[in-house]
Amino acid sequence: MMRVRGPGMRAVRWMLVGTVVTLLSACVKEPAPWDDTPNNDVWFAGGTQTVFDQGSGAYSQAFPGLTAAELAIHGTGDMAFEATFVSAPSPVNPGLGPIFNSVSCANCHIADGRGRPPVPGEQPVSTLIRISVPGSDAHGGPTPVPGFGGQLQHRSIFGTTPEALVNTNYLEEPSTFADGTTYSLRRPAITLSAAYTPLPVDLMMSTRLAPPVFGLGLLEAIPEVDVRALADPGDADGDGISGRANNVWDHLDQRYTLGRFGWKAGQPTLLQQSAGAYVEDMGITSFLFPQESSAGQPQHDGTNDEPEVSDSLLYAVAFYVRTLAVPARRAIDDPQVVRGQELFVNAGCDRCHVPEHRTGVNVAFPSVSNQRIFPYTDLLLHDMGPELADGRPEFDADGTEWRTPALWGIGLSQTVNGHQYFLHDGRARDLSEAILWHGGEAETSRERFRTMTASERAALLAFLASL
Ligand code: HEC
Ligand code: HEC
Ligand SMILES: [Ca+2]
Ligand SMILES: [Ca+2]
Ligand SMILES: [Ca+2]
Repeated sequence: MMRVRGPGMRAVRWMLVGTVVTLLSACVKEPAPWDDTPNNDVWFAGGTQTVFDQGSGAYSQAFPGLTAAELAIHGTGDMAFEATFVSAPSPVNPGLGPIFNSVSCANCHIADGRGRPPVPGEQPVSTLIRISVPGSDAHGGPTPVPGFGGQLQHRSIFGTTPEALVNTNYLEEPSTFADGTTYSLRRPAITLSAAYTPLPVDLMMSTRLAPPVFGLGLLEAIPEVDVRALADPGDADGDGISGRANNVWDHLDQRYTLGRFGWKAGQPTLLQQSAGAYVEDMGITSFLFPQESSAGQPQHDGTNDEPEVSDSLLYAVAFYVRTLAVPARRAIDDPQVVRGQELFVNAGCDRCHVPEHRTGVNVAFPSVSNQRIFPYTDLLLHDMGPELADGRPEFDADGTEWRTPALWGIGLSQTVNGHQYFLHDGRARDLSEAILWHGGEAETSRERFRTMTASERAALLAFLASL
């Protein structure tokens, strides 16, 4: 909770923050507490909900501003996020399946960070595949596949059959930077096998990597009008970048609203995203989605134990992801990082990865109110070209469009998750490959990167690493 503070309290708080930074990171220059130049705020990527952990727990800290009562709910949600579900009957966490992708939220969102794509020969561990057939459902969403629904579950509890198995392969495609340096991009080739019943010929598939889950309460608090104001669907300003809002169905409020979460912005709120994860990813029903994903299929167990997660636990887990803090920027005064930031702007990256937002006033939850934040996203959909296209629409997002992902904290991926797999299906193996896959509206940006000198590329990547 945010108390009303006089300037004195604010100064004390900033001095404390400064001290903590000094203690935690002897090698990183901290903002001086007396330095009130505008640049100072840039360190605080998540406004007052910024933390100074740069280690493996960097994505896992609660908002520093929570009250004791709020911290208790966050703690309950934390436990639920990590809880391993098992099949019924069981005294603890029953209800898994009958078909599912994983047994806990934390198994996919590892350390509240990113999942990893499967290696060839391995079944998915922290990715999932959304599926549909052409057309749209009653609310304008994807049409479920008869016999399979909207998501493929490749695992099942004992005694029943998974929907299908997933085979992952990669094709290497060598290419060169303008200066002659070579690189190779790997294109995923995903097929399904052992389907329990034949899959339709017009099946559409979209592989999704589990994204990080910190800072989301702040993204949820950006006023809808501000996001819509950034949209330029007809590219009226002629910069080659359009940006469209996704409009999705909110099951709780029973209305269409702005989509914000997921790689195509297909989910409106953290509550619905969490309830959707429970039912589809783990086979756990809730008040919001009381029907098993397997309903109507032979895998359905026909038990009458809905909801399998209580309302309070569902709210607690949504509160948990809402209140995970954002790690502070690092090394922002490093000359290479400063140069990289200029190049980021020159290359037009900031047209989609919009650096700064101001959250609105949320009377029910002051912690996210009126924060100056630096997520580097516009939360809008962009045509990213045929190379990244999944060909599968999701509400207003078409088969070439993806929502600009936030870049805050991305420089800590290796530290937290031990890998640098990026993009919606984890095909990129580092930040450079992630940029080189950009096409469509981002093609000019990508070409600016591809034609940079080696030292310019290094500077741009150093800037991303400082986020
Ligand atoms: C099988 C792996 C898996 C499991 C288990 C899982 N997730 Fe996810 N999660 C994902 C993927 C993949 C996405 C992106 C979905 C999309 O693009 O539609 C996602 C997206 C999210 C997002 C939105 C993030 C963003 O930046 O838009 C939140 C919040 C989230 N999950 C919370 C949860 C919670 C809470 C649970 C447990 C109840 C959970 N997830 C379980 C894979 C998983
Ligand atoms: C037209 C809008 C647009 C522009 C311009 C753009 N991006 Fe992106 N960026 C996206 C979208 C959308 C994605 C997600 C694509 C996907 O997952 O398939 C993305 C993904 C990324 C990722 C991976 C993020 C993650 O979580 O996996 C990085 C890093 C990135 N962009 C950096 C850059 C840089 C650097 C530039 C400038 C050279 C740039 N982008 C220009 C829209 C844009
Ligand atoms: Ca179940
Ligand atoms: Ca299914
Ligand atoms: Ca434009």
